[in-house]
Amino acid sequence: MPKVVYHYFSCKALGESGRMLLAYGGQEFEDHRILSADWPDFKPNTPFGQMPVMVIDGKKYAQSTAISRYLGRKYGLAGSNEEEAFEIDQNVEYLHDIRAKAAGVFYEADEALKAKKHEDFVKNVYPDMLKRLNAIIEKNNGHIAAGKLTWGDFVFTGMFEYLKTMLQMPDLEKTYPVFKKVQQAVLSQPKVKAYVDLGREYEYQF
Ligand SMILES: N[C@@H](CCC(=O)N[C@@H](CS)C(=O)NCC(=O)O)C(=O)O
Repeated sequence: MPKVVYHYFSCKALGESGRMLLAYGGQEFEDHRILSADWPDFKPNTPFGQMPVMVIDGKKYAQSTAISRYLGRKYGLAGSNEEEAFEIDQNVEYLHDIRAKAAGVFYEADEALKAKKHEDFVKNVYPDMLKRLNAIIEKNNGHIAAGKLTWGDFVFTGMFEYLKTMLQMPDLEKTYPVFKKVQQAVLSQPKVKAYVDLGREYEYQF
């Protein structure tokens, strides 16, 4: 078995899917969680000054989507053909579109502008984007793509709480109950459940 070290913050956001995919694949790995206080020292060791970074037998792998796609291929979660693989890529890109829009508002430093933007997006941007996402998941029987469990479901599940924080919508799954189905599909996988049941504490709660 290769030696795997997975470096990421102690939070559930872009890098959480990689940890869950490694668990799903039965790959032992060092789950190295870097506290925010230690990040400035660690940052120069990373290919892009960001995390997650996965290291397999000394080789560094970066960019969360590329890592999740790679692990998805390895563990049979990347669709059955090129078309399904494309659909996963496409819908994961869309998840990131939603996240990026919401993050643009959430991280706005000017509080008054942030509130104004949020009000505008809640009315004019989020409903359409979320309705489309809801339709995608309904069409795929509670999955992100291909009508079955794929690495896209892991990306969604890994960043769901973060997405809710960015959107400032704590009740998101109440409005769109099918979002819960995606998470259940991932979290009910026995090896993923075993990883979650380790109950590690997170520095950041989203
Ligand atoms: N496109 C990158 C973005 C990674 C990213 O933004 N990571 C954040 C944490 S979720 C980070 O490393 N932030 C610290 C920094 O940029 O200094 C990916 O998907 O891996």
